Amino acid sequence: MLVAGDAIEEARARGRPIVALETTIVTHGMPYPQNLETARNVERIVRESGAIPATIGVLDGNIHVGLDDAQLERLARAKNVRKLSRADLPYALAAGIDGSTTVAATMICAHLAGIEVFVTGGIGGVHRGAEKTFDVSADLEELARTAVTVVCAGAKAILDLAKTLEALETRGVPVICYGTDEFPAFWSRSSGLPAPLRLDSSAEIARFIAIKRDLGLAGGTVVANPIPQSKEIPANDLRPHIEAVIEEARARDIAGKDVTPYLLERLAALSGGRSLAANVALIENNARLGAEIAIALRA
Ligand code: PSU
Ligand code: MN
Repeated sequence: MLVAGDAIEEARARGRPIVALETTIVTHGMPYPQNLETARNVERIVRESGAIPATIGVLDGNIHVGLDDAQLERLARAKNVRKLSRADLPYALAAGIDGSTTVAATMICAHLAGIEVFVTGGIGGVHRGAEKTFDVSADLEELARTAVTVVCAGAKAILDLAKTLEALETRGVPVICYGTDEFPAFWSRSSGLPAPLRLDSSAEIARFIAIKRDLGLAGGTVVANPIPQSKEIPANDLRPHIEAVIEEARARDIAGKDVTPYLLERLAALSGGRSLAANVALIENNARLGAEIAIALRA
């Protein structure tokens, strides 16, 4: 049911730092071939930073922790592959199908494999208009339950970021903003929302995680790492496009699991590829920090 690649088995046996990576960003977050290039680059950055990458996905009903390159390519090229969150994971295993894991499902699989640190682009959150649609990502519930540290660039600015932070606070999920007093807004460094917590080094973050664990506090930690200044899209440039794509999704009755992939794809089109380029840059930046934290946790 759970298959760990050879490199991961060995890393685990030796107590080496491992960084989990998700695959919904590959199958539903970016088009081919940028998705495959980015996934490979992120693995390379984790390795060059001194940790071992474990990209997680489901193939033929097996959870793979540490997909090999051919397996990664299979998911990256797949059309109509399923996006798996907590509720879908046992379904995919029972049905023997392929699927990509969201932040929530990747946290579950990483935890099963004993991996403490996970790098992604942005967590899911509370969608705008959630008071009507009730669309709140299962990622938030997972963060409340499962003890994995998720390194991201904040939550995607297509969401209601203020409500997302409120929901995380209610669930007791620490949101550590790395080197900034503001919660980062994925493509932009600034959201106008104050950082719930701030730490400035991976050593301090590792200490925080260790203390949280020793206190027996359940659940994960969000580490929000702002996109590098040179790669960010100013919030004002993106705002009209975000509003346009949300309106488009509403008019077309896009709902449920399809909302986030639809918004990301349309935003990339309307921004002339700028949002995609920023998305690539921020994940690579997160990979470096995630590796540092995984290493600091072993020190
Ligand atoms: N980060 C990205 N692109 C993505 C995602 C994260 O840069 O596509 C994915 C993650 O897998 C996350 C999902 O769990 O979007 C959120 O989907 P939803 O809003 O349906 O919960
Ligand atoms: Mn949703």
